[in-house]
Amino acid sequence: MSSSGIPHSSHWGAFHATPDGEGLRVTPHPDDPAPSSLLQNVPVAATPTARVLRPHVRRGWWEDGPGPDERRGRDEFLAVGWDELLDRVAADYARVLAEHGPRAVYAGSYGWASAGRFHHSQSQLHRFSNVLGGAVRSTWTYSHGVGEVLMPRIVGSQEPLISPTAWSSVEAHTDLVIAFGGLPAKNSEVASGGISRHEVAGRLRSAKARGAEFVLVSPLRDDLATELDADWLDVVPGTDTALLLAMCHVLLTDGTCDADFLTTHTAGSQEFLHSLRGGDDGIEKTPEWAAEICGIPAGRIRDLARRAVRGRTMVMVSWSVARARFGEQPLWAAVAFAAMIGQIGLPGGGFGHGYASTGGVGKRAGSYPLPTFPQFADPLRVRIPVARISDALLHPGEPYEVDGRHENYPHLRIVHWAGGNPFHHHQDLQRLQRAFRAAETVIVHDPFWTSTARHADVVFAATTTLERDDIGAARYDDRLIAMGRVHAPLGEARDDHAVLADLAGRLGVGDRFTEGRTAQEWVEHLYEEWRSGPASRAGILAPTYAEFVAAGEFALPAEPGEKVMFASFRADPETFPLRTPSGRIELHSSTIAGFGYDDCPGHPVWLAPEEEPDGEFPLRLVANNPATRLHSQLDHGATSQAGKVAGREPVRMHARDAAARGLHDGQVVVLRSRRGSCLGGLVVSDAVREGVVQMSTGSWFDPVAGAAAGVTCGYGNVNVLTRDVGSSRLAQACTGQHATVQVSAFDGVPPRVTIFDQP
Ligand code: PGD
Repeated sequence: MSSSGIPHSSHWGAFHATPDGEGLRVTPHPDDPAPSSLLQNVPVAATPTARVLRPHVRRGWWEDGPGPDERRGRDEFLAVGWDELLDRVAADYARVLAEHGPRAVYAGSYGWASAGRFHHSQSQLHRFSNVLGGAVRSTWTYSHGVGEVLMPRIVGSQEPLISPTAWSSVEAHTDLVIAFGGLPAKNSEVASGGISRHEVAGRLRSAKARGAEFVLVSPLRDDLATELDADWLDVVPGTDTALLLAMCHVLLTDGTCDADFLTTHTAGSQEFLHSLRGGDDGIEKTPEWAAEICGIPAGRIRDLARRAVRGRTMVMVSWSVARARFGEQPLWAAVAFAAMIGQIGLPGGGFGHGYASTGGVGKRAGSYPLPTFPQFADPLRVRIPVARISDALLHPGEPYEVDGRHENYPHLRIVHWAGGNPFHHHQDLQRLQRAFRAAETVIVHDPFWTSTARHADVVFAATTTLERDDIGAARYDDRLIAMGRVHAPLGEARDDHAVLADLAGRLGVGDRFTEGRTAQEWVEHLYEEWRSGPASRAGILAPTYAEFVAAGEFALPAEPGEKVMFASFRADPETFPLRTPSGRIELHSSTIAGFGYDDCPGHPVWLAPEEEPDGEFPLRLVANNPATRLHSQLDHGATSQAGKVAGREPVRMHARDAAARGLHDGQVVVLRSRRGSCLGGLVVSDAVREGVVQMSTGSWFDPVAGAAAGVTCGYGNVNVLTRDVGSSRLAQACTGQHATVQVSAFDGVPPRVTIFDQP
């Protein structure tokens, strides 16, 4: 340990940890210009609070055996020994594989897990299932599932959401940033795999100092930093498509759209422009038409479209804007608007999807290889769209459509999850409870008694990153961190690798899984293999593992040049076509049109969400990602707890909406939707559009406190309110951002939150 502590890393930043008396002191990496406040959630992980300290099993499963069970999520847990539990789990795996084959096992195991290239839960679980003959997995993400499917169809790759034009290019060249969904600092603090320097806020500040202007399109004013002095268009949630189509209409009728660019670089512009004129439905997509839908006055829509063609404009759409019903449409409409401006492929111009949705997007091109844990190939190759997990468990064998394909859900009997928390991240949690009860065996590895662990049959006590050595590295970051073990595992917790190695051994594939290495030997092996192989070939002169550990980190060389997305395509579309059927940006896609989906036709259209506010549920809910923790991780940590209001997840509401309901700041309220209800702590705020309430994800689902209060969740998990439906038949992606709700006062004494207690 150096004088500053043990080097370590997390998805929200690199840091040093120092065991300090009873606790743990966490200090940010010295080179981080804007460290995340989430670091102060870390010390709680080193305490027994909410930790799974021993392996546990649900009594009903242990005594009565596997099978669908209504007691799952309500039953008692028994602490048992590792060996006896692993024996029983191995026997059940063997039964299911022998009787039903690998198509009966779900090891999709979606989730952010933790930083570190070796002890990454999903990588470990996927390698385990691959050596066993495969398992059903998930495809795409909750973060940007719409973009993952739509972008390859219309621009030939996922580049706009993974590595768009670099921030440095925006900083130097953009005159106008139009940010649909904003550029919230809270999201840019986080980057999968870890980030050692948080740069987004500084880049934005320096663009502003150069003279760049910002327009924020969001129902929430704080989706963009106040210091950027943005014009705020407080759009009605879920209506950005109407706004964008009207902006396209303005360029068309003004004659300011770049007709040459449309001819040389796009396909299907005629169909799209025809639809703007009302060719599809007889409705001209004028600003007056859009104003009625999106709540932004027609004059402001017209002004914004005209500003966009005056200088260099970057159209940014956050991942969250697409995380909604018909989420394909705002994204596709934004691409169409940027194409009409004609600056795609120029420095600081065009569009990007997900700037500041994590700190990594636009940071580095990620061209260097990283140490990587090999997972083997998946022999089964059966995937379900990640957010269709409840559908799959509740409707085995039934057909569904996705991205032009007709598929059938497999019959899943074992659900095996490591490094994710579906009882935080999935929509309509009461439906997810019914889905989990339909499985025969649910196995969860987690360091904490999350609600997912409480809905399992088998709970494997996992270590946290603080309890193991690893290599911290991420595609977006510019250094490797020698993550050091900070303290011994609490209780009987074991690394996911060790548990899966023991299970693999019992199933006869132990040697293939471990290749004879311990976890520590693997970490060193991954590093050395990278150093002498891919790193060396890429011209990176990395130190030996021992030197790396002694130094605590290794800085990767700077990547050459400033990335401008689609620059070569712009310069010469014949030589560098996009990987679309036309080789061009598809404003109308014959392929998508050919699927015949009324929920995602062949070009961007306005589709009104099916669930509109009404007398019973008059408010629009924005269920966004939280500012005080990463998703649900370390919700019991200091930063997360400091953000609670009356001990619940904050719910923000405009003063006029609060007054209309007789509600006041700081009181406990009940939110209800057609799916369920939860408590929250009210914050009256003019940063929220009237008619909208905002509540973040990630408070742990507490049905016990909920039962005491006569609601579904007594603590404030917003996903009891959201709707479990795909974006469309194209992407079938998560739609958790929006719902309609009512909010009222909670009468009586709020129940004690029980979710951090030992079960
Ligand atoms: P996390 O809370 O990060 O949420 O959902 P995700 O499931 O990723 O869960 C990670 C889990 O991994 C935690 O329980 C943590 O304790 C565990 N873990 C950490 N380290 C280890 C380890 O080493 N071993 C093991 N076994 N476990 C470990 C996030 C998902 O939520 C995402 S990405 C998005 S973008 C979605 N966003 C929304 C949204 O905008 N709106 C709604 N309504 N819902 C959403 N859900 C989605």
